[in-house]
Amino acid sequence: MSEKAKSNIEIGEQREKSLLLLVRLKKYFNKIKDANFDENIQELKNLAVSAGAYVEDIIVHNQEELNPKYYISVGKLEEIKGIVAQKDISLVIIDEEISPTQQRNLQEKLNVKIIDRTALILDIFAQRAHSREGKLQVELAQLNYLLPRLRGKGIELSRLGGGIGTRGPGETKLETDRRTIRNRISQLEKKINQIGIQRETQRKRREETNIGQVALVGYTNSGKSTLLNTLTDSNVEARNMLFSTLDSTVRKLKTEQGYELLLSDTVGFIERLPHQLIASFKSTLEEVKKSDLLLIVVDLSNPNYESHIESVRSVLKEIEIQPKPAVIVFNKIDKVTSDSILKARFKYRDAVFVSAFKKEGLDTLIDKIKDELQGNYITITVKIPYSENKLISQVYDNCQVLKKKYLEDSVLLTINADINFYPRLSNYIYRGALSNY
Ligand SMILES: Nc1nc2c(ncn2[C@@H]2O[C@H](COP(=O)(O)OP(=O)(O)OP(=O)(O)O)[C@@H](O)[C@H]2O)c(=O)[nH]1
Ligand SMILES: [Mg+2]
Repeated sequence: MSEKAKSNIEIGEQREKSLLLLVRLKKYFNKIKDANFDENIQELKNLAVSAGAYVEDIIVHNQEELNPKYYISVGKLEEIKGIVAQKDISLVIIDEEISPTQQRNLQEKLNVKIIDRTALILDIFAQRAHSREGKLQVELAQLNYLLPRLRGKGIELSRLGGGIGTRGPGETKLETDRRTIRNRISQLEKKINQIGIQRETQRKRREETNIGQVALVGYTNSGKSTLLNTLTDSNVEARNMLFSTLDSTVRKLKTEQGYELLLSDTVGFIERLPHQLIASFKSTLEEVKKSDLLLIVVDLSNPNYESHIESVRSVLKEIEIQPKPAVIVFNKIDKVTSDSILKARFKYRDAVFVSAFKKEGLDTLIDKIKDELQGNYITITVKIPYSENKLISQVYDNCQVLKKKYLEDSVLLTINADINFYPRLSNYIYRGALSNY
């Protein structure tokens, strides 16, 4: 077994020729689902291309029900066999997670590599992982995907009965493989936990500063990184590719009026995000958990944006983000008609509309963020003696100073203080007259 998270799809000058296979079950046929289905095809295509494959053919198979042995019907299988041979295809990508048995049977019949949706997404993550934490997280998800598949092989071998080269040595090898994988999994979990502890320390330090923390979340490719770059004048990688961001980044946003907050960007979500990945990326997603406000970035130019919002909400639920204030930010308004904006505005009344690209609507967005966070602040006037210089500098670091006056032995400050910071100031509340202040 290889030690590192590896990509299954080779990219080079020669992209692997692939065939995409999507099954549409009769019972799900209806107008709405069909409209979504076209987008589903497009998404699978984007995933395949993002993984580095060349899409040679796309087959949509309408079926009464799934075939437990081959996933598709035997008739369709024969047809695909013909296409694979004729077009020299070396990879078949399936839009769902299929069972280990189906995968093996298909592989035997078609004699090409079979990759399901989960493996495909894991593959993209493996290619994108740059940081140490990202690499460990992806490897963990890959091994968790692999483990039950090895188990499947075990069943197959036992069914073959005794005989040289099958049960005895085969199973022993399998047992060793399984043990190696399990050991590696617990090793990875430990390492990821350790990194998680370091993160926690950094986060605590940030929390002590009491600056509002805002997290960008949303479907992959919706423009989170572009928005972070535009708002904070940063240079996080933003590309027209699925899952271009895997690691979390935190940047300070400072408005012209001196208002400050911390903005974080993180991995994007997708419909049917593999559960192995969600489990592995829990510590990365802590950033989201600890934030005061979520900005759910939505690509308004994607016809499926409503189901994207649903997917994002369901992932947030899965990672146990308690209900926390969230604002929907419709992005890429430069790519849509004013009718589409009106329609969305009508349905999502509290949403904000921006173009990260064209820098439109950003002031409204910042005002909205301030409004949402302001709930956590109170405006007070405090009188702190100079002898408490440590506290004075904490006030400057943590609060927005609206007004100040230096007196003989103390300083008078009118500030916006976070309610969490307020207890430290309660002894210094100024109750005197403010007339000549
Ligand atoms: N037309 C237009 N394109 C945009 C806008 N914002 C982002 N994009 C493009 O959308 C693509 C994806 O942008 P990213 O910022 O990488 O998206 P992301 O949400 O960070 O994506 P992941 O990290 O993959 O989850 C890039 O090609 C951007 O240039 C916008 O307001 N208008
Ligand atoms: Mg990104």
